[in-house]
Amino acid sequence: MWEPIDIPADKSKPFTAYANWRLKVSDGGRHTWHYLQTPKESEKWPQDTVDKYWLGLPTNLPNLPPAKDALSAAQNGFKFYKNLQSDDGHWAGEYGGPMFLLPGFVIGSYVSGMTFTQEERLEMIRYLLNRADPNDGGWGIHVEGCSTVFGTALNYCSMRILGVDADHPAMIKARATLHRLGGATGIPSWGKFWLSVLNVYDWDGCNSIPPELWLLPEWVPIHPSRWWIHTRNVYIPMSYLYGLRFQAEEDELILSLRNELYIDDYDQIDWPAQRNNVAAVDLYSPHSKLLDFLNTILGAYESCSFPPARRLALKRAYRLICMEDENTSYQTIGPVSKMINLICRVHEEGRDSDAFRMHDMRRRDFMWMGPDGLRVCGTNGSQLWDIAFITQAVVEGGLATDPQGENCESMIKALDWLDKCQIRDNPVHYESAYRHRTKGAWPFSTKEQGYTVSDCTGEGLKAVLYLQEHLSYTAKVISERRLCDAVDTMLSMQNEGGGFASYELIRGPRLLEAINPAEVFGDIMIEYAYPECTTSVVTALSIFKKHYPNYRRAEIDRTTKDAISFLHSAQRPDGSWYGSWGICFTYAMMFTLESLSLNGETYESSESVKRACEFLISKQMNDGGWGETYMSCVTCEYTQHTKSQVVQTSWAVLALIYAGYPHREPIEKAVRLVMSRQLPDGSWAQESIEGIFNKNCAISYPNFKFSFTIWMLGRAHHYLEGLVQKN
Ligand code: LAN
Repeated sequence: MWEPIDIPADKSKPFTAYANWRLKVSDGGRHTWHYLQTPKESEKWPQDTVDKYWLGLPTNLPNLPPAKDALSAAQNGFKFYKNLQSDDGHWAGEYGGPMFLLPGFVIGSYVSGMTFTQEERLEMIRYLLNRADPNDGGWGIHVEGCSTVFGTALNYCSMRILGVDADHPAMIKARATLHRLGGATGIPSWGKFWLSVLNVYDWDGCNSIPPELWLLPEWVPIHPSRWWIHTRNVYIPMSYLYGLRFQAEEDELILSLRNELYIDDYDQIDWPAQRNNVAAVDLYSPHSKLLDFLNTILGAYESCSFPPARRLALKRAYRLICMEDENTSYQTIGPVSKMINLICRVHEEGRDSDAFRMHDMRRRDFMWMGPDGLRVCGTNGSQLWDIAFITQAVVEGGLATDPQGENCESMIKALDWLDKCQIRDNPVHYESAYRHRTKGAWPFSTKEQGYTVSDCTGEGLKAVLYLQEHLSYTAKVISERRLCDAVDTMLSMQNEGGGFASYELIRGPRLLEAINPAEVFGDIMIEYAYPECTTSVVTALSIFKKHYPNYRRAEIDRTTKDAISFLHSAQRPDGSWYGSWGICFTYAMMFTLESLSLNGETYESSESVKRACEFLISKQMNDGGWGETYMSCVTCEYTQHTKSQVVQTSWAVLALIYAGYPHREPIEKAVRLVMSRQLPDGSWAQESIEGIFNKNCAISYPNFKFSFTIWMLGRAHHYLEGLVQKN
């Protein structure tokens, strides 16, 4: 058990001295937060604006002359936002939202014999106190969701491990909610897994997670190498620990948790009967009959499991775990697999191993300090994604055209960062680890994490082309060959049907979704073609083509044509497109209408674009803004927010601009709304959460309130001027 800790009573005040926290940016945009212990250290490493802004401390940046039009509002916005650019050229940012990641960090560390500093522990506790539902004291799957068994049981255990007593008022309240929801027996499968690892659930209560699947021949359509890469990378180490029935050693805390989490006596629980028991509030993707059938067969296999096959399968899984660790400098593809891989490595190699040290060090890449405490992020940041949007916004808005202007240095630094971020080679463990090519790609976060993402490559390439080709004062730091490498990677990613997926080609049949065992997420078993990813790729190819008209021209043209027909096929009868990675229809429509405009399809010329615009206009709110809640993504139906949102308003206006929407009033009204929300220092306040994944979990993109507002205001200014001339 970890050392006892004193928890202050008032959670609204920091539990640590906020003046002592620093964000360190190193190695290509790596983020780690540090707590300085002495005044001498603070003197040597003063707190800067980036630290202050993300900690929620006053930045004391000056008020700017009030904007007189959209363009000067964009200029003011960037004047503020430039202060948040790190010395290395990128914009750091928080990437929180999901509430099931911190528990993996705490439980995974606890069972592996790692701990956190006192300050980290205190601020994690404070974060969970601040994020508990004010009414019932529980936690949901993400920060805006209602309390669920998944969120409440896992975060309850985290609080207890971090050092909060069972009789703390917050624990009493959370426990009451957990019990009202039926207790931890009905936790969804990933929760069953974490609780079993912690030894407060019985592995007999889990459906089988057989590592033997990796022994199937690769041509079998359900072979795990064909699964979506996140699902695959989570289930590899899960199957390893399940195969071993790994459990933490019993201690006082574990014994106590067994009493706290359940309504019934722990020793009396009928564990096999819990395998398919999932609380109603948690359930998003119910089991299919096929999955239940497979689970029954696999359950029978477990009771007579064939030891040599299991041994072989565990060896195979372990090899895959090591390759993933080595390919990603021990970050793995995301924070869930990271902590499970760590437990596997420690189990096999001990606490004195290099793997232990590397994993320990890399935990910090995911931990982010905010005004409300310390959280765990969805990835090690969204570095590339954020820099790609803001640079395009600045260049397109004409904010950095003047070679003597105040924004040149910022753009030169940004280009330098993009140069360093491009992945130059394929992974060390490449086909052997079932990886897609990475040469020439841009990742979502940092080069070191090292995964190709189709749309990140597209947006990264666009940002580079804008900075290198559209500005007179920048050098062509990224050679033509390297730009072509990015194109080669993108061209390798088109699926039959013309669409682009996220990290890889679609490798498995849709039928695989019928055996999605996660219960809380939708569409996670295979890759799917997404309108957003497809657009980022084809718009990048089209801009590339303008500057380099001869490279793989015929293929680029064919790819674009097929992509456009995919986009048409994905349009819903009401004229909209569903967004899978941002909330929701406004997000996807901004992307899609950009692609269609490249194809010459506008409001005037295309029936499909006209319907799309009419859909958007029908959703505009009385104040001129747009606002959707994450429920749009969950229910697949447009769900109005109670309040308009600057980010979605900007997406909707950009969509209308791409479509060549001919009426100025809706656009003017929206511009006025976004301008009216701008604060005197040029910034915008944080509003509701912006992103989503797997249909059911929201995730924060706090930098969007700068990149898309600035982008929209700049473009709208020029667009409205153009409309005046036309009329
Ligand atoms: C992301 C974040 C970025 C996102 C876009 C680039 C926006 C998208 O267009 C493609 C998919 C991608 C890369 C994506 C995939 C799923 C991620 C990695 C996330 C939403 C961030 C967190 C999420 C990851 C799966 C969270 C961990 C949870 C599990 C279910 C394993």
